[in-house]
Amino acid sequence: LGADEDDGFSMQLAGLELDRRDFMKAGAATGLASAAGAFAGCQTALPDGKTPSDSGGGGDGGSQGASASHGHFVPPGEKDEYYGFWSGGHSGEIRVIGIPSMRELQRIPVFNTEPARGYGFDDQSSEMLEQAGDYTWGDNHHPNLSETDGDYDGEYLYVNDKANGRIARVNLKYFETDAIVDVPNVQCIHGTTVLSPDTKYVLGNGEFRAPLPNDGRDVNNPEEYTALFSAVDPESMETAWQVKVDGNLDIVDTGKEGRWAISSCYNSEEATEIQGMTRDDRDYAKVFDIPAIEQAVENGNYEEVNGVPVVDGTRESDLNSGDEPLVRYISTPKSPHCVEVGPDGKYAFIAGKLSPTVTMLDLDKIGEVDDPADAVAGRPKVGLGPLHTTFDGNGHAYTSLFIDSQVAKWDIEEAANAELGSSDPVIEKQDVHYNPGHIQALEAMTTDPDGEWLISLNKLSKDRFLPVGPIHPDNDQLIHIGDGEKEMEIVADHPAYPEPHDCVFAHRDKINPATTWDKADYEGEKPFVTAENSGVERTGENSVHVKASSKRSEYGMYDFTVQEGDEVRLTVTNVEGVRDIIHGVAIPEHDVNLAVAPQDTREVTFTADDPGVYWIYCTYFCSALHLEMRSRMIVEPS
Ligand code: CUK
Ligand code: CUA
Repeated sequence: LGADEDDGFSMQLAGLELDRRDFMKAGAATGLASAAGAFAGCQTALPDGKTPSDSGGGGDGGSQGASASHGHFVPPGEKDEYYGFWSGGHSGEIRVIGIPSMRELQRIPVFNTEPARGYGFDDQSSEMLEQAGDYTWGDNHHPNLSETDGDYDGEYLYVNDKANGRIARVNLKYFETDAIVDVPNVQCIHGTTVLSPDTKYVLGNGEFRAPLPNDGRDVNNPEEYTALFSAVDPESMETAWQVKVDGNLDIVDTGKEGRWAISSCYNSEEATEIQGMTRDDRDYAKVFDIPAIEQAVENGNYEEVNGVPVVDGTRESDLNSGDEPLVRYISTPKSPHCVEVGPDGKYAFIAGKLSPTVTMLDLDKIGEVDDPADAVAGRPKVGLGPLHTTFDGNGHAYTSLFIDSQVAKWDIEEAANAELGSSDPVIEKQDVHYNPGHIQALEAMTTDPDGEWLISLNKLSKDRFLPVGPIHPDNDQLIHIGDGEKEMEIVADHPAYPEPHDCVFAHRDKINPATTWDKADYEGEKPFVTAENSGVERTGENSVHVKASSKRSEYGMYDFTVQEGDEVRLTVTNVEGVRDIIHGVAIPEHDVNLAVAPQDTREVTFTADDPGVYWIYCTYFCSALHLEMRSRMIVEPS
């Protein structure tokens, strides 16, 4: 650890490593059953699905307060208590990570293609990607779980694409992306959230200002550019309406009652270069009144652009002048970053970024006060570079400090009771590794956070891991926060492939994935091919439909014949009834790659251009005869 000595907490971690190794030894020496006993003091899932603290704290003595008292090790055979869903940044994917072990459980490709899952290779997913703009990548920042009554319902996860202005939906029954909308009129969607409490919309912040529509008009008139706030229907995934605003839009969260959405804004100057974007000393938050916007749309007070009703929420707009403005503009210190609403829905917390403060907006007052500035309830000083805030549900806020590389824990009511800018309600600061962005505590975005663990998503890992070349991983740190009454403690470093921005956690009881496909879910859309109805059917002069079942260790046909130049539609069903037995379909030199899970059917269409014999093989090691699981595609010369 010599290289880490300047970090200030290397000694603590050195001690932690020793203790963890001791735990490992105990587990290895005494076998699995007693390993669970050895971990009884840790916040670790027990076989009955409870944690030691759930079961009344039995056996948790002794280790409390000691280094690594809050072990995150989940012994072999045990499962994590929480699902964590990480955005993958410009990798385009979502990653599923178990908490507290930090083990990566799965990756869900969203805006990227992913050969391991055949995503972007079968017709259905490649058509979806094509219709959503046909880009080969995306930049996802903000994963959001669907809510019912302000709690996660386990149905869907929604995530933005900052690079191309899109929003995608992941179906959590199958952990698979099932819809992507390329939101019209916007170039970039950054902040993204669901409208609490019942996911009425998925809301997206258009960060970059551009001409409306961006069709070549006004390219040299930046004063005519505009930013749009978009609402997408969570079922149809169509854009319901948009609101035109002054300044840009950064991050967004909503109140808990379905009325307010609060966005941060930098560049109120509406400049096009950094000097101009940082000229003034103030920016603003924008508070969108969702029912008022819906009313304006219903009343026909909009302009339709590319099929979407766009209402005018700029400050000069008539719609914004009365008692019920669509958008309230509230002055904040320069360049605020994240907006997060606390679990009780009382305050929105707007992190200062360039200001060492967090601005607290009282959401109960927003609709009451004449001057929206009077809804500012507190502006505590927390440290340098505040970016993101999270909550333990016990009256504490935790704010990441990008410049100080710390997490500041502070008292929410104390900050609300003090004069603006005068208070220092900080209870504790925890050094983290370099430059944290988002931090998230368990279920912090619900009305009932679970506390216990917090993740700090640090942008730089510096010398923390073995060097792996000049593109370094990030460093996600797991911090024990308990119920907020004790000191924070870092328990793990976790390298993260570039570049997660945010994550969201749900207790495992709230997520119920299927372990095999239910064919009723695609009946009428795709066939279910059995060995009996496997075969080749000529569908046109230059097209054939090949249908094949798959099971251990054979496809429905040992070979099939097509003619040179045929368009081949290949439909493959995995008829296995048991979980885990996935079959792949690879056709060399044709770029064909399917992954078919039990009871699922996948299709791919390609052209058989070159006469010859092609060995089809299975890519998943499915049985002892996996290598023999083959078929031949014979392409006869024309
Ligand atoms: S943003 Cu990346 S650290 Cu896109 Cu939520 Cu703040
Ligand atoms: Cu099927 Cu390998």
